Amino acid sequence: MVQSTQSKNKEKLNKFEKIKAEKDGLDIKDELEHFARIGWEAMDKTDLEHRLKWVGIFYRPVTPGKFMLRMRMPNGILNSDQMRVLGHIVQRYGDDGNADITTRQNLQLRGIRLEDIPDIFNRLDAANMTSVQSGMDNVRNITGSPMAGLDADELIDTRELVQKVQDMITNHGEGNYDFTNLPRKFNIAIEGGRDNSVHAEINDIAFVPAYKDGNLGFNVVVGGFFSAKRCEAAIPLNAWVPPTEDAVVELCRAILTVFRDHGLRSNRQKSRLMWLIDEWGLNKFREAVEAELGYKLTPEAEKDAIDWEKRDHIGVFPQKQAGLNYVGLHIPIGRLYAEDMLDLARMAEVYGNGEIRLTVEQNVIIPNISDDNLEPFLEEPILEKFSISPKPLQRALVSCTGAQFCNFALVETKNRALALAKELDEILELPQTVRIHWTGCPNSCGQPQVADIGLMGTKVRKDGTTVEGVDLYMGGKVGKDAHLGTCVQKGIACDDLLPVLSDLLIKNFGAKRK
Ligand code: SRM
Ligand code: SF4
Repeated sequence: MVQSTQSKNKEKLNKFEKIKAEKDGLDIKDELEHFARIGWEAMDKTDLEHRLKWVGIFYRPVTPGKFMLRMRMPNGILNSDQMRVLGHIVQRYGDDGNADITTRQNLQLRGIRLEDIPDIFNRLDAANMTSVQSGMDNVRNITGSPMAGLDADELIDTRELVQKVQDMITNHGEGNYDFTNLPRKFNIAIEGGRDNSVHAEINDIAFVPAYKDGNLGFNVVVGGFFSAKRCEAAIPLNAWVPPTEDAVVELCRAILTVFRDHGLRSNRQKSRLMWLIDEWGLNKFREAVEAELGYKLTPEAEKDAIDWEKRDHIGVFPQKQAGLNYVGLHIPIGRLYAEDMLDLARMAEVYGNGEIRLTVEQNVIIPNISDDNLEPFLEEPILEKFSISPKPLQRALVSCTGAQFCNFALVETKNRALALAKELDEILELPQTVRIHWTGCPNSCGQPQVADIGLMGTKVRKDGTTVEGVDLYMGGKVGKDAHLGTCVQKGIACDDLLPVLSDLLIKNFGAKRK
């Protein structure tokens, strides 16, 4: 079906379309044993650098032979057994092994050797986890409120809906050829709380709680995305759906099908969903989605139910279940090592019910801790590393992968971000947290446009040489009335950032020198 639509389009296909037309990325699934035997050096270059991403395996030119494995974590939830499996996987790689919590509430494992993949995939399978369709022209991890099912003020528990949408897209983790050849990557979020925890506005499809005629359901927004060329907030589809599996899953399926069959495939810089909506106009797009669904969409509710500022969930909070609490731990720049993962798994089991949750701020939540268990939990040594009361700038720090592992990076991000936040926290007194997001290049994986202060890696000329620098973004507003920040200053050398940020924090965020 995809092929015939493509030929109807008569577009000149870009390099990636040709790669996909030659062989579907998902076909790689049956070749993993073979690759493990022959080794990555002997692999076909396109399979190595591109098609492996269809099963979540990323060749890293920065660390050849040490792969990254991007998981899927629907709604950012896993259990202690699963965390232990992942911890043991990275443990075998010694210093090369670690895991990053991503800005999509997900985990990426590092140091992976191709020869171990068959064994690793068997273990993931046994633990009911998958990494399928997590890279390239596929739907990324589906995000939901990290408080789903715990929050007394929650509007809709998104856990099952997120899982069902993932199951539809991935055929229950087996892989689904219906959606392995989209024109480009695709992001879906389902918000169930009142604080827009998922950044609905930066997803290709987001479901946002809204009351229509007294009934609770979702308004749907579409087309939000960031890219090096263009960043857009999602726009209303003018549709309201009830919070049922049928309505939500089928709408996702219909939108994905329209995108797959009609999305623009010639210029890869103009292939995200919003470019199709621009070309067609919203009405034609909406009609195409309705035609796919086989019924008319209900017009959107007048306003959505997002009326809270965004919470970061760090600290101790009571759950809606009497006598139970959740504790949000701050994970500096989202990085976990094997021993951390095993420790978190143990703690979730000993003090909670084994559940562990991840946030898009790259932190961890352990829920279901009884009142009696709180005190011993808070005395665990790991809380010195993963604090429940971090200093204001470290607390809200988010960073993409950057130059340590990512070949697109123009600068080192994570370590620099943390060092700078620590230094600023030392010299400044802040009346509130300030959300600083670092991203190593204009792809914007670290979402500088949603931050109070966003820093995007670039190259800068300083004293006659080219050095690492950043463009400065400001004005990102999250939670209710979210809107994107914009670039306010270009080309600041990283070496000059300490005084620049310190002045900015004093002038704009009420910071005082200590
Ligand atoms: Fe991203 C490509 C890392 C969230 C926009 N992103 C990449 C690659 C795969 C590039 C590569 O092959 O090296 C990076 C892998 C580096 C590595 O080794 O870790 C990468 N992106 C990440 C993560 C890990 C950043 C993080 O540290 O948290 C996030 C993984 C999320 C996940 O679990 O799936 C991540 N990327 C995002 C987001 C944020 C979001 O989804 O909220 C965005 C902007 C939102 C969006 O996509 O609209 C984002 N990543 C991109 C883009 C630009 C897309 C475009 O349309 O042009 C690229 C480049 C591309 O796809 O060609 C990219
Ligand atoms: Fe890599 Fe750029 Fe994404 Fe950072 S923003 S992870 S440097 S692609």
